Amino acid sequence: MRNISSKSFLSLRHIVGCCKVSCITLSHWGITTSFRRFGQPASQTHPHLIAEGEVTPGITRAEYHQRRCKLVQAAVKTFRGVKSVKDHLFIFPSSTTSYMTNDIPYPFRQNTDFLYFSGFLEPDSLLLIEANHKSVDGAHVSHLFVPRRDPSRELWDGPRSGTDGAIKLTGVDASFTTGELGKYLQYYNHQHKDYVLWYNHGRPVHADFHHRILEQVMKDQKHKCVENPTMNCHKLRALKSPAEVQLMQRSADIASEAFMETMKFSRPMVNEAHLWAKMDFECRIRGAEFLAYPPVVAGGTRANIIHYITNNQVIVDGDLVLMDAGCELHGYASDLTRTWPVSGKFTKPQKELYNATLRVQEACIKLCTNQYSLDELFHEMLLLLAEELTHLGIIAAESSPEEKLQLARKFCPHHVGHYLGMDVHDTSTMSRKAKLKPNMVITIEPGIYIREDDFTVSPEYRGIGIRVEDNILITDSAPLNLSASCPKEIEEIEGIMAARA
Ligand SMILES: [Mn+2]
Repeated sequence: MRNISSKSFLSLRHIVGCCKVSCITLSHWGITTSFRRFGQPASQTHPHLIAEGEVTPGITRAEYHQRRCKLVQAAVKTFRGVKSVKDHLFIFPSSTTSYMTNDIPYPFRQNTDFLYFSGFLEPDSLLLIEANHKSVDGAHVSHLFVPRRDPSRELWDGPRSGTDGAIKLTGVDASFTTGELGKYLQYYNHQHKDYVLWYNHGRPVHADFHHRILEQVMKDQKHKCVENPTMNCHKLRALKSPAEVQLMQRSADIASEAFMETMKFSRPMVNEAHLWAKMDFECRIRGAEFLAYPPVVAGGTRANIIHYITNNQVIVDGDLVLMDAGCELHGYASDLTRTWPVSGKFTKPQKELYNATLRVQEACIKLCTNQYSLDELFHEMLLLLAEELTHLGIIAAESSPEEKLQLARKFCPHHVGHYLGMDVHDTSTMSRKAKLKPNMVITIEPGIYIREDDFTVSPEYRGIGIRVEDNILITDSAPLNLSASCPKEIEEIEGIMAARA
């Protein structure tokens, strides 16, 4: 690893390593080992979650290092700015804790880009990467700024990793307390005349850090330019490594099993809130940290409200329930939708609309190759939906092709899918016009939604809303459905419902 400028700064500082390491002993359990506590699970403290060499479950220090190298490589390669620029400084702040009300925090979720490059889970931290124009091989020096050890705070909030712990955990080159950030930036700015600052200043994720970055490096314009690192970051995140694919598969497996349990739990007059609670429970009991998003649990005609998350109504006999839910497992999201009859049996019109949706979904899954972009798949979905809806008499046979497409859009107002990964709507800066590539994961989620007051449609279909959604891994050959174990054929669903206790 080439050392760029941190050595000299390191010699100026006198804080790192002087914090007293807190140990706990398990002697009252007859275990004599003492170990260091960290601000997040580690192989020493949580061997059931983290293997030796991993920073977060399934992702090793080497893989995190590789991600930083690839980011640097991409930046050096793509930078087309001022010629005289020699150095690259990357800054990724973490999330901070948000509060519902005084002293009561929301469950903490780490900023995704920060997590992707560091694996560090504490709030109010910051990753800084230094490289220069010769770093075509990705060589860099990485620094984590982390909250300082503070026994009085740790008494309330639990242990912090501190600077020494951050290095031990993540394998970054150096670590400082967040209090030292201003001084560090000032020093860097003093030492480097022309450099590119890679920082997303348009969407700051941490107000306090943002202020210090503005103060120390953005105000005096000593550097030559500011570039947004987000696009490069998303390009990397879009292509999943083998370890990430395994985590995505496990996340989808957990959600699939939880869906089956939730189907079995449903019966006429069940409250949507109870199906939500059941899904949440079944995901967490299998190891997921939480649901990846507030789920849609919509009985009957409420399925026609695409983002229905109120989930507080009673589902009556004869109605379908549409559930759009997924979990987050060690930072990786699943996102499934299934629609099933709360009574256990589909009615004839429900069956017709359901099978039409399912045929479109399966045809779209087959097209998930490098020949198509998400937008092109969307167009294919509309063509297929138009055909199915015409066949059912919902779209008039004599309509022109343009009218049919327009009507297909009316009955399915949302897109065919989105990129999926650490975020549910993953890598948001990636265009839906880009061709799919092997190792991307996307969702395929066509739907048919017939409003109850849509008098253009024959009465038996009115009020029915259906969506079927799976998580698809693009490969060099046929696409792989990561959520294939979640039943979606009518016979399978009715079979599960028939086996209810
Ligand atoms: Mn989705």
